[in-house]
Amino acid sequence: METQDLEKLRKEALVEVAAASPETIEAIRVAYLGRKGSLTEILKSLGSLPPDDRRSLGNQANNVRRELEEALNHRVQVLEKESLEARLASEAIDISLPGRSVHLGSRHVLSQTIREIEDIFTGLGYGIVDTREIETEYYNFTALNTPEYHPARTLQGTYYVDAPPVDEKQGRMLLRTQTSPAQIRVMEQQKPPIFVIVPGKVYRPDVADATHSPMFHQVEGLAVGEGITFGDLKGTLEHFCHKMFGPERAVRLRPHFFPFTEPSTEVDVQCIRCGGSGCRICSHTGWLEIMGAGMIDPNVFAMVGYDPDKISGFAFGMGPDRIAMLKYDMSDIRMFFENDVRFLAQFS
Ligand code: 2U9
Repeated sequence: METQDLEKLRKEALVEVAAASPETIEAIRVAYLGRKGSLTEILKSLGSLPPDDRRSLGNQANNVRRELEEALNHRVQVLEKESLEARLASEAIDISLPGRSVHLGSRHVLSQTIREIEDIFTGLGYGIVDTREIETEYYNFTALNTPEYHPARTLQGTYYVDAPPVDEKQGRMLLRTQTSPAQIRVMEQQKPPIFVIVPGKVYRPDVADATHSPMFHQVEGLAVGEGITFGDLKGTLEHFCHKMFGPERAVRLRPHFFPFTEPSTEVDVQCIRCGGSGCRICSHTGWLEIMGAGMIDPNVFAMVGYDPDKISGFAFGMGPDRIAMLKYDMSDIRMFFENDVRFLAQFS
């Protein structure tokens, strides 16, 4: 072992360290300074040299080791710095870019419409009733003064459910065609005064087209007590129409017929689009038919055990699907139920 050999090793090692990558640096350290590394072997072999050579070569070898260790440490620091800088550059965030908008869900437009209706009636002190959609022929028809051979009871008017009847008096099981059976149940369970609305799904065997759907929605209401008059009906429904469609809209009542009310009426509101001058929406009549209503038929009171001579009341019904279609100028009821987000998102 000569001084020149150590110097050669030193130079080679420093060149290797200076060029080391994160993958090779540990191998380079082991190759020189590991237990069997070339410098370590030299240091181990010093013992067999004459004392003078041992001292001078020993000093030189130790200096080389120190220098190599420092060079390795320095190279490690440089590599760490380079890798950190590379990461920072690749993960840099451009804070001047516009943020991504967060898409929040929203209520379905029909739920929004039903809630608007509910808010108006709860503001008048009405309660909200939500009950079963599978009903019996008794509650859906008989208790509502609908004759046994009424066309609504046929297979063309009602979906019957293949389930055993509750008892003989109740007749066949069916999907409710109106929400009124809920009001019969409320009257059976509570004494007057009763002020409730019943929003919900109803079913009729219609083929789906632009204006029909085998499932649609109703909001029906009931006001029952002593001394309730047709004037109360008119005032309540006018108040509702003004809240829902605007105080400037005129409201008119036309005579009509329903099995469960007598007298009965249909309620028109001045067209919410043209204000009454006539347009496509109101078929150039200036009026929109919004709801039906009437004074509850004494036969219905008798069915629930109320005395028709003491108790009176009014009922009304409306279709929130139709109301939303008029409000948003929609021509096809099926849009509500197809769940196309491009349609639904317009109402968020
Ligand atoms: C009871 C007694 C009477 C509810 C009423 C209407 C008039 C009515 C329709 C309008 C369009 C429903 O959505 S629609 O198809 N409804 O015109 N509904 S009176 O009468 C009742 C309800 C319950 C015990």
